Amino acid sequence: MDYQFKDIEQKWQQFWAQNGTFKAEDKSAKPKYYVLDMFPYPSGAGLHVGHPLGYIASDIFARYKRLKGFNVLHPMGYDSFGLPAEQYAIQTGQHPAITTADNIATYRRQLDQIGFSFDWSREVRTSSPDYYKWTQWIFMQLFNSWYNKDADKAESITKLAAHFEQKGSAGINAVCDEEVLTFTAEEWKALSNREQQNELLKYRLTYLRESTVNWCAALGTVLANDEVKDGFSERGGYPVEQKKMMQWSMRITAYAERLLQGLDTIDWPEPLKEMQRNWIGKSTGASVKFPIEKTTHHSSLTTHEFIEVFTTRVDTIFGVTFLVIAPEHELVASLTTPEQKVDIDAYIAQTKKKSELDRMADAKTVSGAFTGSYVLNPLNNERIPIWIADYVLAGYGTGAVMAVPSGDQRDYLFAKHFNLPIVPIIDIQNIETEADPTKEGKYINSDFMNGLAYKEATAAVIAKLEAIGAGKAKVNFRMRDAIFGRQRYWGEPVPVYFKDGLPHLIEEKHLPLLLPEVDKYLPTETGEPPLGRAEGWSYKSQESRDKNQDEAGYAYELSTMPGWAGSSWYWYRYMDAHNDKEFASKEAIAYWKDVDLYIGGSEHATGHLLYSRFWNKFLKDLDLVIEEEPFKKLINQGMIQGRSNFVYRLIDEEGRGTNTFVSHGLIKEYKTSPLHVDVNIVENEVLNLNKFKEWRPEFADAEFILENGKYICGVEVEKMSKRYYNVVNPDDIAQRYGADTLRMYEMFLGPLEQSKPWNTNGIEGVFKFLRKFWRLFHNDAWEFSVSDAEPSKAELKSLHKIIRKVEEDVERFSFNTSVSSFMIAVNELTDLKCNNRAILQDMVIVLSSYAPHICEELWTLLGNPAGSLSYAPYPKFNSAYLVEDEFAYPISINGKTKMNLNISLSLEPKAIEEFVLANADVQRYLDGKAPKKVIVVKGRIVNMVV
Ligand code: ANZ
Repeated sequence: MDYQFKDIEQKWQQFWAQNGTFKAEDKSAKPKYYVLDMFPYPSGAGLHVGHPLGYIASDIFARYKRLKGFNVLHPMGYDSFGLPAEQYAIQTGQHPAITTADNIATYRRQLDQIGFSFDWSREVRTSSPDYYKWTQWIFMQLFNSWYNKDADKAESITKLAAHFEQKGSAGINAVCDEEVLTFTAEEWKALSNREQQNELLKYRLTYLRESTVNWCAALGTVLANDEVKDGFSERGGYPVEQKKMMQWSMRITAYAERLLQGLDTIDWPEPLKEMQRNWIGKSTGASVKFPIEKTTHHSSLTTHEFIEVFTTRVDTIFGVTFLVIAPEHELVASLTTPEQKVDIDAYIAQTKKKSELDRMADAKTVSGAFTGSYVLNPLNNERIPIWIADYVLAGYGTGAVMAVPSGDQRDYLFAKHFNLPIVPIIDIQNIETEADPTKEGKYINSDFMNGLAYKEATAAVIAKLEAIGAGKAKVNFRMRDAIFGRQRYWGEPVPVYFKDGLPHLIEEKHLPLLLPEVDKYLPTETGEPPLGRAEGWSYKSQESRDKNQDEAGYAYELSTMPGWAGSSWYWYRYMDAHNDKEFASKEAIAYWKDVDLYIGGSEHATGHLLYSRFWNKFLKDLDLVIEEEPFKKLINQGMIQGRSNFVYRLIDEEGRGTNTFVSHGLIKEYKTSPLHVDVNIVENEVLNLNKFKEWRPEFADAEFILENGKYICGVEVEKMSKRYYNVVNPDDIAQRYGADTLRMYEMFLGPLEQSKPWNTNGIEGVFKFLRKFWRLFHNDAWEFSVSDAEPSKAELKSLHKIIRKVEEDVERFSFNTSVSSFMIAVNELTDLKCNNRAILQDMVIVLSSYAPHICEELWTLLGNPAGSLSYAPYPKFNSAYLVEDEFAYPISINGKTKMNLNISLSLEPKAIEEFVLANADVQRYLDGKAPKKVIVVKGRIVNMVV
């Protein structure tokens, strides 16, 4: 039979599903291997050919590892909470759960059709209650923990409270809010429960705090920094403004150093690690306290006697000529003198309009306002004016900088603009020559630094500051605590209720806290999140539950968890997906440990991949998981770009578009304007004219100016998007050529990590290759026919070349190079007319991770016992078959090479000479004459002199 991919693929997909072929074993003597894909958000648009790229690569790898004897975990699921389903719900009233279920069904059908070896028995959906129960549970553990810097790990909050009870706040070295109280054990015990709880909230790893957030009014929610691009929401492109709100936050900053150090232990792409390093943004410097000059006006300044700055250049302290604090700095109001109030207020109003990103990006325009107050330089008592300016960010460092116009470009521009003094710090230094004081010049302006190099000078200043209690060395991180809440419906409810204005966890036995039904997916009339609409949704005490009393209960938290909650631990759920006692059992975690290979897009660099590492480290601190890092190796697959096609509309004399279209090769001769055309009605750049006429009513009577009888379209690479008509649906490809061709073709497009345009021009070639492979097993009448003869040396050589090549390629994730090698191997075997069972059987195994369906079918036809070849052993490479036993000797006559002759390498010079002279072609060159001399260099050349 000819290659009937449709029947074959359907048959095997069914077989795998019915037999649970890819079910990973929970207990196995085999070594484990965990191959994970970033699970998709099931969007309404379904998959396009770009989406499966990474899934195909990971699937090849997973299948290969099974052949290599590993117990492979290769699961799939859905990150199914999120905004699009909710936006759709707002427009149509359809419950997001329904939309989500529909979309998942589409995804599942599309994924199944590509023949992935997923263990679907472990599927997870972040929006299903038996999953989000555990997301809520992890939230509760975070709420019940604080970060002990001395132990360098998270610990139970009960332990902290016990310490307070026994020893007060002394001896606690925590990552916590800035304004924590200092107290003795007695003072602690004297606090009310409410006060105590309030204090503990400042230590919890998830906590409530008023913070400046990215508020997107159009989406009705707060967005994370990585969801905002240039002041607009990443999804939808709506404007985002800065707003102060009470928010749940995650104290990810507690893990900053570990998140940084951990990067050195994992095998991830260097650019991605660098992005995380920058995001974490570790700076080593010093904090310096500048005492505030007291005037009568400052009588209100009781607690604050100084302004603290963070600087990475404490060596420049004698060049400080003004201080700049952020417009939001808490001291602004009290520092502003009555004369300066108008200026300051106007400036603050102006800053409110700018987002943080604008503020950082806008380095050129100088703006600021003087508060009217002064600080003193702690080392020389110079008076230093205090300004506010928006280039200083409230959330970074201490929100205050010591400005050194002779050392820093921004400070320099500021000083020039406002006519502030510029004091040099080193002898040759001039900001305009950009002399670098760390390398050049000598310090001036300070007796104790003169003659010192940068490092020593820095240490000397810090020592001086420490001695007078005015400063100390400090490490600062750019990373902030992560906001953990959205004012939206379709997310995990936060398992918290409020009593006396303080947050309390619900009892663990009441998990999951189910998402309640609401009448509309919109904020309430009073501006509360949609959950505020849920009727009777409040926490009832156990007592009233027991007695079935109709108590009003306590109000639940109304925001839901952000999109990254469910994806921050999902790889553990796959290890034990149906456990209703734990998020995963200890045994399952002990066996599977971590993800060996993780494949996904680089767009998650500072979101998902950072949050996941954070939660993992936290779970590790609680001894709930084993590994410090969750994803040992990570690969970012490139993007598949669209390949857009264009037609060219003829423009008439009056400049109007006509209904005539000019073929691409002729457009120089006419006046035309380009128009995107649906790539699905173009083949090899040739436009299908009939389909074009049907495509849109206005083209029904289109006319064409053709070249060689064809309409050739223009081509451009663009993002794959509906609006460019360049979206290719994998369903269409699978229908037309089959999944095996689709899989191989996606790999054939180029290196996995590279972005590349989708281009169907070569797909026929891949399809023909598979047919040619099929052909090897069949005779001219398309009957299955293989021989049991001994394989020839040439056949063995072809086979062993590909065994080794695929092994090498797959191990280094170079999937595209194997595809071309498969083609070479099949061509060689075709030339050799190979139909040898032993050869073909091994070929089937080697090819099966790329093209599993055709290989399963051939495996069965070869007479193997019923079942799948998925667990057959990968053939052993034998280098002996690759040893060349012949050599193509150049035959030269009087120094000129005339021809090459294949001669066995085992022949000795005498025998070689005889063999050469016996050759008819050689005799012709010699014209029947006997050569005067024959020189044979074994393995190199045969030279004759006539
Ligand atoms: C004096 C100085 C002199 C500085 C000099 C630089 C060069 P990193 O941590 O590497 O980004 N800075 C501190 N807090 C800031 C804030 N909230 N907003 C804006 N800028 C802030 O850089 C830290 C440096 O950035 C600090 O060192 C401070 O300026 C500024 F020749 O202090 B420097």
